[in-house]
Amino acid sequence: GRGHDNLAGAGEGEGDFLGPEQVEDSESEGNIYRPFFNFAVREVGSRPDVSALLLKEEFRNMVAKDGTTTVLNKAFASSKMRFFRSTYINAGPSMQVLNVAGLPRPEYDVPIFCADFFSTASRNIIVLDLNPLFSTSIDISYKQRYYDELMPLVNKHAEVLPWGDRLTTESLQFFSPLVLWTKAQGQDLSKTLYPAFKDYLLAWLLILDKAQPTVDPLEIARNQEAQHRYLTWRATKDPGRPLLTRLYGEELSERYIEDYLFHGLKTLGTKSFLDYFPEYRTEDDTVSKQRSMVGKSFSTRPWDEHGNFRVN
Ligand code: BLA
Repeated sequence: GRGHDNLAGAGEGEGDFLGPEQVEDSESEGNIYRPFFNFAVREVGSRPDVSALLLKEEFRNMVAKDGTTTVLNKAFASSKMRFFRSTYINAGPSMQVLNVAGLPRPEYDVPIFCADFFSTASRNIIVLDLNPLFSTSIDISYKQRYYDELMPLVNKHAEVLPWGDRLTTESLQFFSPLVLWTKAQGQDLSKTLYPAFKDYLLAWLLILDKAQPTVDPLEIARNQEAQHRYLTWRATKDPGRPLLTRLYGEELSERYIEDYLFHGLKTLGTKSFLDYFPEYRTEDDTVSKQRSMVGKSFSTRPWDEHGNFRVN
């Protein structure tokens, strides 16, 4: 087979994922996203062709400046998965973060698995999606290929995880009709979000199982650029940045974001943020710090139950 990305060296080998015993006793109160982290690690890590990636030393035991917040990082790769990582930041009941990304190799145009869950005592910010590599409203065949048959999933889960009100407009281009975007509060996320998380991850793994690689160099280049554009967006505009900087300081956060969380940013392409998103150029040729260039919009779900974009 082909070598894995040189993320940090050799694979850790089999058995280095969390087994079922650890899953049971880690569901202690307050650690709401720990079972999510464990599920992802177990489901992905136990697949026969998947190997764990050995993290660089500095990302293996990251110590937060507050001395109490912990982070768990696990990453994998396979013949079809370029990079899969699960991140769990645990500050106890005051803050819980789960961030998971699954990125295919460029021979595949399958969507990107994306979970971004942020919870404090008073609020939840939740994004769960299979982010499309290509626009599902312009490239209809892409929508048909990957999303149409999965619409029952979102129609089911959106009932208990209702649309989270106005969203940074440009984020929408990275979301699919399948996206669960919610700020739902006062509910037991282990009963509402956890089943959705499992469904979405298993659906993504099934897509990957069925996917056939392309050998067309133009298609490979197109997939790779779409993924690089996505990573460039997220690494630059990530709403988690301020949190990470506060926890780990500017320098380590920067390396963590560029080399680990959005791995591929430096290896899949050379275009800059402003090459992809020229509308963010300021007068002195820097990237505008603003996150919402065109305001927030969509106070209700902008797709119908078939995943067609509603014309406003
Ligand atoms: C919040 N994360 C958010 C929000 C969105 C996303 C839409 C709400 C704030 C906003 O409107 O921008 C998610 N936005 C996305 C995604 C895309 C996008 C997935 O454009 C594109 C595909 N987020 C991360 C990582 C961390 C993280 C790695 O990606 C931390 C490790 C955390 N997301 C995070 C935090 C918040 C957040 C802390 C809350 C920020 C705040 O409002 O305080």
